[in-house]
Parts: sequence; C-alpha cells; structure tokens
Amino acid sequence: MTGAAIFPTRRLRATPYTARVEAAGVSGYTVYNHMFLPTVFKSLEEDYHHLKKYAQIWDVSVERQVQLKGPDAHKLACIMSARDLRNAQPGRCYYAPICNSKGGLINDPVALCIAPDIYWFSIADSDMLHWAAGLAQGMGLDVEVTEPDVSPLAIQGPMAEDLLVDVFGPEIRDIKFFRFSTFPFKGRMLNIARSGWSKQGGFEIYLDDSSLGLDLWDAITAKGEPYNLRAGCPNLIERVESGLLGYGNDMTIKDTPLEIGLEKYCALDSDLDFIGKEALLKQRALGTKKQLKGLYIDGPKLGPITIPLLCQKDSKAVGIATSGVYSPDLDRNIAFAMLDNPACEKGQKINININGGIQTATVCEIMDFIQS
Ligand code: THG
Repeated sequence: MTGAAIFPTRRLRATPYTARVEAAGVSGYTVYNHMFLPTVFKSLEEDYHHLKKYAQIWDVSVERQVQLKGPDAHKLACIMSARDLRNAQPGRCYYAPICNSKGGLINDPVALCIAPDIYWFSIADSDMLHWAAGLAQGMGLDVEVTEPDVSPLAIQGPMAEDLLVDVFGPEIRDIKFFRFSTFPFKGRMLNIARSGWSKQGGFEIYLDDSSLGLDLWDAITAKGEPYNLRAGCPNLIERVESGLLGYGNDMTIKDTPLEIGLEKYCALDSDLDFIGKEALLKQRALGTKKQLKGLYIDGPKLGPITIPLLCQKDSKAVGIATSGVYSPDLDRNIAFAMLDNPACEKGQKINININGGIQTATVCEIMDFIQS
C-alpha cells in the first residue's frame, strides 16, 4: 500500500449522495461495483458505537440494481438464483446466492420482486449485468436486462425507524423484515425496504432518480437531530460480529454456498433447475473440503484484517483469515476464516500470521459471535 490518492476517472463513479458524504467528513473509501463506498467516517470504533446506539445514513449506491424486465424476467430470475424464486411475491426481498455451473459463487444479491415481470437483483461487488444479459441472450429469452438509475440510501441503527416515521409517516412501522412498500417523495414513489447490511435494524430507500439524491439526503438529515443521526457506512466491526459476509473478501468464485454456510438459501432439495445445482448436489454428497468459520484470535487488540492472512497448523498452511478485528462489545478479537478440513472443526487451535508475528486462534462457529 502506498497511501497515494485514487485518481478519479469516468470508470470510478460518484453517487447522487457523494457531495453530502464528503461534507460529512468521510475518511476512507473502498471501490465496489466501480463506485465509491465509504468505509470509515470518524474511526471504525466510534462509527461502531454510534451505529449500535443511534441512527446513521449510509450511501450504499454501490448496491447496483440489475433489472430484469419482460415476459421472461421470472424465468431468468429462477434459473440464475440458487434461491427458489418460483413463488416470489411483489413487495418481498430474497437473499439469493448466484453460482456458476461449477457451484462457484459469483454474487450474493438481495432479489426484489417489483412486479411479476420485474425483478431487481441488488448486487454485491461483481459484474452481474453481463452475466444476466449473457444468459438472456444465450437462452433466447424475452427480457430486458439493464442497470436502472437506482441508488439505495440506507438508514441503519436502533433509531432508524423513528427517524423514518418522521420523514415518511407511520406506515414505515408496517414494513416487515425483507419486505418493501412505496412512499411518495417529490412526486416519485420510492421503494423502502426493512433491510440493510447491519444487524442493528433499519431500512433501505431505493431512490430511482439521481437528480433527487441531495434532496433525499437533506430531507432525512433535517429530521435527524433527535436521533443523533450522522453519516455512516457498513462497519467492519459490526458486520463481523453480526456474521455478515462480504463478497470478494469472505467468499469468491472459488467458494461454493455450501462452503460458506449459505446452503439454507439454496433450493437443493426442490425440482427447480438453477445454474450450479448439479455441482452443489455432488459436493453435498461428497462433503466439503473447506468451510468458512469464525475465529477467536488471542493476543492484544487486533487492528482490522482487510487483506487475507495466512492460517497454519503444525507449520502447514490450512487456510486464510478473510476479515477480522477487535470487537469492543465481545472484548475479543474475532474473524472469519476459510479453513481446510479438519482444521475447520470447532475448537481446533491454529496459528495466524499477523504483521510478521504468529498469534494463536481457536475455531468457532460464526453464529457464536452473535450469540455470545
Ligand atoms: N442490501 C441491498 N443490497 C445489497 C446488500 C444489502 N447488495 C450487496 C450485499 N448487501 C449483498 N449481501 C447481503 C448479505 C446479507 C444480507 C443482505 C445482503 C442480509 N442477510 C440477513 C441475515 O443474514 O440475517 C437476512 C437474510 C434472510 O434471512 O433472508 O441481510 O445489504 N439492498
């Protein structure tokens, strides 16, 4: 890492909210779907404590929508997604892993059924637009695949609901988890879902007109004071504690849903034919050779792990830690790690290379972070 600034170009897209994010004092970005995604405002720990107590406004425009529209939209959604979308209902969201024919994960979007002939795949960081369009072309489907002008804005944290009631009205309370309803804003009807990439509760507003980005941001922040609202972003500490996996970091095309614990979102026991099913059934029958697990890492407070660290047992490589950090609330260092059998078994002791030194760690279930 050089610490040099990133040179902005047309390929690196700003968002409808970037001006406000900058004004709010963003201090770090990553690149996600060729766009800026904030990673830190004050500090990872300050952002974390604030998120768990108040309300935050997050620019998650990077959650791009791949829209399938037309007579064959449903058919394409069903073949693409490992999740069974055959009975998808308008107004509902579905966590929907997408695999290639070998079962390798190519994305883990939230699928929204907008209408029987319109689906949005709210994607993680990989170019799904080309995959979906390629499938439509190759299969001769009557469906239009586009990236519409939609830029989600998330309001997260325990006070998110009260805040959005002040902005959009009491009907906000009626939205159930992973469902959405429409609310008027400046002459448009916006989809608002109870969802988001934290476990602190909250909503995602699917703004479908970039020119209203600053107005939407301002309308919400204008009501923010009673809730101590401030700008935030997906927080590394909170999301590891919550077991939320990041595509490209905790899982890649080299991993299958069975290896990362997403089997429950895959329709393996149905008669649905989706891409990757055969390979996944075969893997399930043979058993996986590696698993994404949790780690409790010994030693002093761990700085953020954002680049994989080597894990060893008896001086042999057994995998990598993919994300991790010190958790103030658990008062422990926690991480995700992709580990080979049998090092991945709960209770196993492994070594991890941190800054040239060796630290000991104990394997656990990712769910243990949430339950402890
Ligand atoms: N919201 C939207 N789009 C997204 C994300 C999001 N696109 C990128 C990325 N995040 C996709 N990945 C996830 C991973 C987990 C969840 C959502 C998106 C999630 N999981 C819940 C859980 O694990 O408890 C619930 C899943 C369920 O039970 O259906 O929320 O955050 N728009």
